[in-house]
Amino acid sequence: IMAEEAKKLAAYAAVDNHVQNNQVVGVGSGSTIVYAVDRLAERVRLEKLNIVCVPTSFQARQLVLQHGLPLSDLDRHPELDVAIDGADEVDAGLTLIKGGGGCLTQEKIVAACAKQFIVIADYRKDSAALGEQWKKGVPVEVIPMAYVPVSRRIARRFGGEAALRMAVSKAGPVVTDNGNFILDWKFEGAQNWKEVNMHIKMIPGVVETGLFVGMAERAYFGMEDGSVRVRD
Ligand code: DER
Repeated sequence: IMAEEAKKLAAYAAVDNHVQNNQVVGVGSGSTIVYAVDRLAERVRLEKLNIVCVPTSFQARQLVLQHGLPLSDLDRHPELDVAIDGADEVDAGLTLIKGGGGCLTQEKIVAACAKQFIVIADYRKDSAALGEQWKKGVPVEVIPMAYVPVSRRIARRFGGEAALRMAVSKAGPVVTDNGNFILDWKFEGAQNWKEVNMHIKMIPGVVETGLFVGMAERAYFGMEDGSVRVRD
């Protein structure tokens, strides 16, 4: 089956297995989550589910509003029952690269506020080690005035290179929902992701990294043969 169908399989499995009545649900960003929101709306209608949704981006907020789902936020619900989100790549230890869609910071905040963080992805994201399939590097959200020194320091300390993400439908760099820039760090070779995440996060000017280490409870992968693979 095609990747889009595989995304839908993973999304439906996650929503059906992890969302119950009277829950606060974190809604991720990207293309896979669209299927999850479709299923959430369908279940609300069919089962009269009472849930509220906390979005992780302007995109997620629009999805929630367009589906008529109850919108909430971390002011009202600082603790969520479950957060569901996509990933750019998932390794054997459930370490994720996220941020391909530029929404990593609010995604990581919401994921951290949830009792359970569930990842949904198609088979192209299912790797043994990070970098096997995802070749665009680790996104790092940075304060605009600091992107050059931060980029240089990452390259100097960890190798590879960290390039400023340029926009396609707008002149100049991508500006995140938080008003920041993104560096895509094209790393070389295997890393100790827990260490690398901590060190990059400590660099003055870094807002957040797209490395989600030890956060995901479970990942659902829609597979090419139409099955769903679960990784805990
Ligand atoms: O940008 C993001 O963090 C997205 O969640 C990304 O990791 C997954 O996007 P996709 O579902 O479109 O592949």
